[in-house]
Amino acid sequence: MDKKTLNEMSVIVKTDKPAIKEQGVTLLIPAHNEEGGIAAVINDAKAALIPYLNNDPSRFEVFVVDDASTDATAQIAKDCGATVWTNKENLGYGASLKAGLRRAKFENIIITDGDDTYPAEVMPTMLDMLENCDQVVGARTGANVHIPWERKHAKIVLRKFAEYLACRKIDDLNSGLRAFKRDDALRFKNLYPAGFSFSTTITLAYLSNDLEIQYLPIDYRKRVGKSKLRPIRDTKNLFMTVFRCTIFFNPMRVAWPLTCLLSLIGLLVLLFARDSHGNILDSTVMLIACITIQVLLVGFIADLFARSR
Ligand SMILES: Nc1nc2c(ncn2[C@@H]2O[C@H](COP(=O)(O)OP(=O)(O)OP(=O)(O)O)[C@@H](O)[C@H]2O)c(=O)[nH]1
Ligand SMILES: [Mg+2]
Repeated sequence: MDKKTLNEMSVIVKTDKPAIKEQGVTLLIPAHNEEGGIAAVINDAKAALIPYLNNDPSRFEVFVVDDASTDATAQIAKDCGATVWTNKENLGYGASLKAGLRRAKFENIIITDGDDTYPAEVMPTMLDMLENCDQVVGARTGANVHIPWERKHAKIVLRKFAEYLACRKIDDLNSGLRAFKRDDALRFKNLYPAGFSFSTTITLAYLSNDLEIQYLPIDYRKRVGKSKLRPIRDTKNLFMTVFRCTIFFNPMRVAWPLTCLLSLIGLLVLLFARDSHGNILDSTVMLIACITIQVLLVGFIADLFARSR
């Protein structure tokens, strides 16, 4: 069969695939003690998505992963018609999403939080966008965004850092409202951490593997109930995640600046030694040169591994 015929066939296969609204959608909600917000989240999502799915409730699943809540989250979610999976002990946000992804009924997944912060009415638009890309992120850049000011600055620094390392513009690095295909997301299952860094990891994993992310500006409400975020620990974990993902996917993005920095330090030591002692400290310069070369070599080897993966 010639190449032209094969190309024509692949076009036919693509267009023949049923639209998302015909395939069905699973809304996945990781929840830990969210009895105040969970009912509104489920009911709003149903109101937004069932009409979108041609008013066929059998094409819609709400899957709540109740992470050992000690309040009425699980019961309320069941009463609202959700399928509830309960972890016997608290495993964390990322671990719960992974468990949910493995058990979800449909290939098309939307994730959202159980604290009634994300708007449900944008979900149909997100699914329409998902027809033409690999992941849609609800970017908290709308007119009404309630993010406590002490977190805003850390978020901006983290996003800029991630943008530099991923060489891409990222409108929202760790939004909890996303739509994607389950199989794409599960390709990176071994990388997802148990905690909150799941969202950051899935963003960077897609970007580093040339999967397309589109952003939809959304509002973000003040949460119902108590935040589960531990500011210092979770922010530190997020920075570590960005760093780890970069070393994993694009190590030269770290190795090059480090090599340049070490070369600059070597040069300064050289100049200082020459000016102050009239001679060059051979051992010091040799040491810096060796470290610089080692960093560069390790970077190249890591880059080879990343490419061969
Ligand atoms: N499965 C699981 N979910 C969790 C855990 N901690 C938090 N969550 C859920 O993850 C979502 C996000 O947690 P939040 O506490 O709202 O964190 P946040 O959205 O970053 O911060 P806020 O702006 O304070 O809402 C909510 O649906 C929580 O119920 C956990 O240990 N396990
Ligand atoms: Mg929240």
